[in-house]
Parts: sequence; structure tokens; C-alpha cells
Amino acid sequence: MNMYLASFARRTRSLWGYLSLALVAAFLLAACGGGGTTTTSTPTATSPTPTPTTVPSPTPTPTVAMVKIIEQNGRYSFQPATLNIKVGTQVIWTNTSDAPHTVTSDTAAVFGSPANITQNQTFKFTFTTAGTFPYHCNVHPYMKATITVTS
Ligand SMILES: [Cu+2]
Repeated sequence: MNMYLASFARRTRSLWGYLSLALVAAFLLAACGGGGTTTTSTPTATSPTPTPTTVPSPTPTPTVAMVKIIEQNGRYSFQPATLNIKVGTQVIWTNTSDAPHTVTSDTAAVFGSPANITQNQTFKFTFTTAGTFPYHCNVHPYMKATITVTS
């Protein structure tokens, strides 16, 4: 009998624990401005609306650097042949010549135009890591240039 009582008491105590926990949770929810519309006793001024002031969007408008592919005295070249940019800069190559070219990183698969860039077409690539990036044209292997990216 005593054992029964004891276990009953223990169970009721834990029940009270659960109830108080639920009460605390309800209070916290109410305090956080839940959907409680009818409760008028809540303090009015505090409206905790977490409005993030700064949207985490790094470089919303990337700086752009232009490289032209030109023909001069029958030879094609990237202009400028050496370009210094900051990390996050987008480089746009424009083919102003009448021949097709590629922009192909010397180190395979770092960057490169997926196909030939024909006349007046562009290829864009944004450099997100610092380093020195030499590249060339697959159609004219003598066409060489380098982009240096600093942080
Ligand atoms: Cu070329």
C-alpha cells in the first residue's frame, strides 16, 4: 500500500512537472507574440519582430572588367593581355574580331568558354578565388593572356 502511494505520488509529481513545463512553454509562446489575439493582459508595446536589417548578399552588383578579343595586323589578341582584378570581379570577354576564339584556362577546368566565341559574342566568368590565371585561345594557341586576382 505504501509502495503504491509512493509511486502514485511520484507519478503525480512528474505530472505536475509536465504541467508546469507546459505552462512555461505556453507563457513563452505567448510572450513571443504567438497567435493569441484575445489576451489583453499582455504588454502592448513589445512586439518582437525579428527584422534582419542586412540581407546577407555578398557583392550584389559585381565589379566588371572587360577584355576585348581584337585583330591587329592579322593577329588576334586579348586586350588587355594582363589584367589585375579583385576577387568577385566578373570578366567579360567580347570578340570584336571576325574569327572564332575561345577563352580557355591554361589549367584545365578552372574556367573557359564552353564553345567558340564568335563575332560580337561574349563570355563571362566571375573570379571568386585569388591567384594568377593564365589562359589562351584554343583556335590560336599564340593568343595568351593572364588575369591576376587579388583579395
Ligand atoms: Cu583565337
